[in-house]
Amino acid sequence: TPLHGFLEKLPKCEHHIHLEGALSPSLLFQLASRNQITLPQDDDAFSSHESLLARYAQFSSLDDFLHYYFIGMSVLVLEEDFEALAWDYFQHASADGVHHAEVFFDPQAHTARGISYTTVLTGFSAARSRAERELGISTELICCFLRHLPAPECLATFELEDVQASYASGFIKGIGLDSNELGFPPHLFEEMYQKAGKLGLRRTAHAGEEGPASFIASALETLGVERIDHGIRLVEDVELMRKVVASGTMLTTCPMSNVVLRCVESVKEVPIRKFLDAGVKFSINSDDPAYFGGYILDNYCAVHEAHDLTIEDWERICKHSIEGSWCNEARKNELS
Ligand code: ES4
Ligand code: ZN
Repeated sequence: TPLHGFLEKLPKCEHHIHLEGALSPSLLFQLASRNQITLPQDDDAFSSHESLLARYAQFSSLDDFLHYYFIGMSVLVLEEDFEALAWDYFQHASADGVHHAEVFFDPQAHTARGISYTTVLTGFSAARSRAERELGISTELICCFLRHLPAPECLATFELEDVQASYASGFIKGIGLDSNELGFPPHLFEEMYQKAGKLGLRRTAHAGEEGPASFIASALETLGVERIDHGIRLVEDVELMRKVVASGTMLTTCPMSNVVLRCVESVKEVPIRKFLDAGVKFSINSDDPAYFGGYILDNYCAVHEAHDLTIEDWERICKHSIEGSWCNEARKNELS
């Protein structure tokens, strides 16, 4: 890309990255061996780094990806494993020009395996401190709930003593909703989101990735979210798009993810130009960088190649990424 140097230097904010999705095949195999975790022996994909990466290049849907995502994270056991995972991501992000990162994690995917929430949080917190200290990047944690699980189970996790303690102590900035979208509409999680709002937590949810635009409307109306993760199907409802513009809601788009999971055929089909023309705020993000073939700069470059943006377009995207961040005003000023 002719603007590669420019895109690299742009001060970026990332708002849509699942730390468990930053698990590289090399860290996966290393931790599997150290923690004596047996990977599926009936799936040839796990026979080598190369075959695993080759399988990742052939995902057929979000559901197909999630199968590998949940197996992959089964190698994370000790506090230091979670620290290594997050530190690996923060180093990549910093090298790509990220100055501020708000990262998702899936506590239920770990507590369901007998790993305590405190183990997960302590590991991630250590990596955050190190990133702030050694890389100078600011970070926030967003606690995501798995929508394919029954809503009462999500609520029970939300209300666990150590989870509530992490909200009260300011370790967690907000909550999100991820995993399989189709069949699991936002309104099922209304009670949990209402409680989160009362605790002063920021709220976002994946919507309009594989699911219809009506899920975006329902996330805004029933969950009170301030951001929408993905949201590419917003273009299917022009009236709703006007409402999103009026409210200033930011979408956290993930172009390479959308292509790899076959939500769109190519990055050209991600409605970047429509969003820019309509005044929809969005940031550009990596989602699950170790699974989708690229970190944030690769996503910026892919968008540039597909949509041929101007320097002014990029400056606007970066401005919106700062405005849509959940850091304090002082930090926003430093980022500007
Ligand atoms: C995810 Cl791409 C995507 N969509 C929904 N949930 C997820 N969890 C991790 N990556
Ligand atoms: Zn996601």
